Amino acid sequence: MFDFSRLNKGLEKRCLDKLKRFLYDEWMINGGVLMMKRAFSGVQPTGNIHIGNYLGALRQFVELQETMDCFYCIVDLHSITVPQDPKELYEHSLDVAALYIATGLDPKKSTIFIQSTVPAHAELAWLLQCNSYTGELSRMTQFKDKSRNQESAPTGLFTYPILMAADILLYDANVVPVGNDQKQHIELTRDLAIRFNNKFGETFVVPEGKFNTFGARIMALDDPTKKMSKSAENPFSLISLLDTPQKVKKSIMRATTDSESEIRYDEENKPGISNLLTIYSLFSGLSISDLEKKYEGCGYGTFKKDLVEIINESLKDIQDRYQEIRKSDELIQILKEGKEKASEIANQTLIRAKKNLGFVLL
Ligand code: ATP
Ligand code: LTN
Repeated sequence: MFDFSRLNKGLEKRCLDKLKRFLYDEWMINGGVLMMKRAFSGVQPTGNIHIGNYLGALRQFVELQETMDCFYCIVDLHSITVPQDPKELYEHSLDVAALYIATGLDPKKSTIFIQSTVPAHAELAWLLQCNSYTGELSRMTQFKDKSRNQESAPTGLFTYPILMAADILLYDANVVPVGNDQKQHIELTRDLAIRFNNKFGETFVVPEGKFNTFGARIMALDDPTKKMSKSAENPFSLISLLDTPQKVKKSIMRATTDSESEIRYDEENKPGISNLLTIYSLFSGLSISDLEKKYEGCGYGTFKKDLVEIINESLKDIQDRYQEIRKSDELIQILKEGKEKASEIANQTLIRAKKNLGFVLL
């Protein structure tokens, strides 16, 4: 952090403007002081992280920690909006934390913590809930999808996006890296922040979503019209970051394609092969057109075999690091430190919101 107003004196205006433009993507000026922007995101401990979570969200988390002040949460309160086995929830929460680190998050650069260890999340969610409407929540497509075929849906599933807004707003986050299935939730968060600020005075930073331009939505392997999801019933619809090489092979070899044999990106007519091309491209760094050329005249079998290898190579590094960290005391220490750091910031925002609402603060 440094005082930007002091820099003003030493620099020509033209030069200063250029510097500001250069810096503004990742920095901001707050009260004359140049500060890093803040990023916040979360993953539910509903199962093991899959390559959709990894390619759509986690890889962005890792990149952002180089230039922003990052907070990454394991959102266990969100996960209980659908039934969870307590023993599995416990293990999955630590698994996700370990996978955060195994995929490249550095606790020295990013604050990593478990949502339920910071009570301010649930408290702010209530304050926001009292300033939101059933109409806007009923429009959320994730709610509609997850409550489909249920006569009466769990209340937590309905109010889920408000808890998500509380997560983000507590940390004055400027940027929220997520897969594009979360677009609607980010819009709602912005609406809630603006509404609260207008009603009760400047309280929250209005955040922006950050979506990958390519690969923001990895589709299920067994049905490329649906997104890959942790809670899917068919284990072969996804590849978890902890899958064995044999399971990866089975999932890819069985992946739904089409009756042609041409390897060509065409989301509308060839959604299965387009999804596999996206995955291949993101893991290998090769462009789609490079891949189309490379596999011209080859059948799906050759392409799929190579893809299995590419995925397994990438997963091996992650799994080796995961094994080291998962059982270590270091993991618990990281989460404790994360809780302390997160609580400090979250409590300040919560007090600001309560004060502006007119609550008596003792
Ligand atoms: P669940 O099946 O329990 O709803 P999920 O697989 O959708 O879980 P989340 O924990 O809800 O995963 O999401 C974590 C992050 O991964 C979010 O940023 C979300 O947008 C992103 N994400 C989830 N699924 C995909 C996907 N198929 N493609 C790209 N990004 C995804
Ligand atoms: N709803 C998100 C998980 C989530 C989240 C958040 C993401 C909960 N709180 C805050 C970003 C910021 C999902 O991926 N399903």
